Amino acid sequence: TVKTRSTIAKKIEKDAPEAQYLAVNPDEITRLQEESKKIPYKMEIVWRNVALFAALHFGAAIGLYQFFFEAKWQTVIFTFLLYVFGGFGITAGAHRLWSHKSYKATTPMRIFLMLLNNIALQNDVIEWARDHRCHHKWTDTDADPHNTTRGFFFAHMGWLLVRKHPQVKEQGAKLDMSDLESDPVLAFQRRHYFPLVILSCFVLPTIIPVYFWGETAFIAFYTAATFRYCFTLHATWCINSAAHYFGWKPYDHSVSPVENVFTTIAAVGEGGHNFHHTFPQDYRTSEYSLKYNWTRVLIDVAATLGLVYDRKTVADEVISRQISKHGSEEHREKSIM
Ligand code: ST9
Ligand code: ZN
Repeated sequence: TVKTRSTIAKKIEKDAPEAQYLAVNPDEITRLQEESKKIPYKMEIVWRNVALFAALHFGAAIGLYQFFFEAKWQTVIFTFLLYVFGGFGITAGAHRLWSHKSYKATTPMRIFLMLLNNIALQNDVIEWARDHRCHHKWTDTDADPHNTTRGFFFAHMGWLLVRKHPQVKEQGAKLDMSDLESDPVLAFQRRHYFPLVILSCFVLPTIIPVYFWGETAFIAFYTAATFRYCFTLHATWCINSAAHYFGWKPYDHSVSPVENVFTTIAAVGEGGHNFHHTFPQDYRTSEYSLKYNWTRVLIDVAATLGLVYDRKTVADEVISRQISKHGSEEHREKSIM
């Protein structure tokens, strides 16, 4: 395991110097696991979050019913589009562009992605990316905010209901976030985060259906805002839970992330998680599943329009070599969709 990970780290340093901060250092992982045993840690539930998420799920259940039985067809389509485009704000924006620097985007594109990101309300991009960089660099240790060794529910959403492990804060503070802190688009989002997300996630999704096609405010609020927000959260969280538990490991046997087609569909193209943890610098985040990788389609269309450039990919020979040394050709074939 240790050998596999250091090989990957070296490859990342060679292929993509900008992604160096994600290079996994096996000695450090071992040290963290040892140190963590010595840190006294008592889980502390944050009851405010428990209450807010309980209320959100109650509202989402109402919205789910309305989505199927009461909403106008325009509201149904609008809700779906908000989920997909809010999802792009996470996948193409917070994840592939900002956390991983797997491609570059012009200022208009970054503004567009930041506006989409607000629809998904998942913390500002700088905070999201810091947690995500912790997750890649120290996967499945206590410095990983959604450490899967603490169980499926913790990895899925439990981590947002308790105080973070001290190792997350200690290690995360060592990450270089200056690339994102110096982006004026992200500084703007951070400065105005609260009004931006209230407007984008709740107010506009309620007002637009009422104003343009005469939907009731009650139905618009519970379907396009509440249910859609909750559904997008679960689609995202499934990458941290289901995509670490159920699926194939074609690229690296030694890590917990897997290839999971269900999450690829639900998370607009992000379920190739074994590939992604093996090659985090690749903007496609998966080798196959192009027909479900809508995020890749968005990035490619933006590139055709000149809004995106420098898309990084890993060469096919490198992928094949990796599979023959540390993965499985059989699992690769099972993962092709
Ligand atoms: C949400 C995020 O849902 C979901 C992210 C999922 C990621 C998935 C990735 C998978 C791949 C991509 C696939 C995308 C697919 C999308 C599909 C879409 C269709 N390093 O936070 P505090 C510091 S958000 C360094 O209060 P507590 C921090 O700076 C949902 N430092 O910690 C602060 O310092 P200071 C909505 C760190 O008290 C101090 O610690 N949002 C780090 O333990 C305290 O920070 C929510 O629900 C770090 N990593 O509380 C909000 N982290 O004091 C939930 C923290 O100096 N969050 N620090 O400023 C909270 O309420 C709290 O954070 C808490 C922990 C209760 C969870
Ligand atoms: Zn990632």
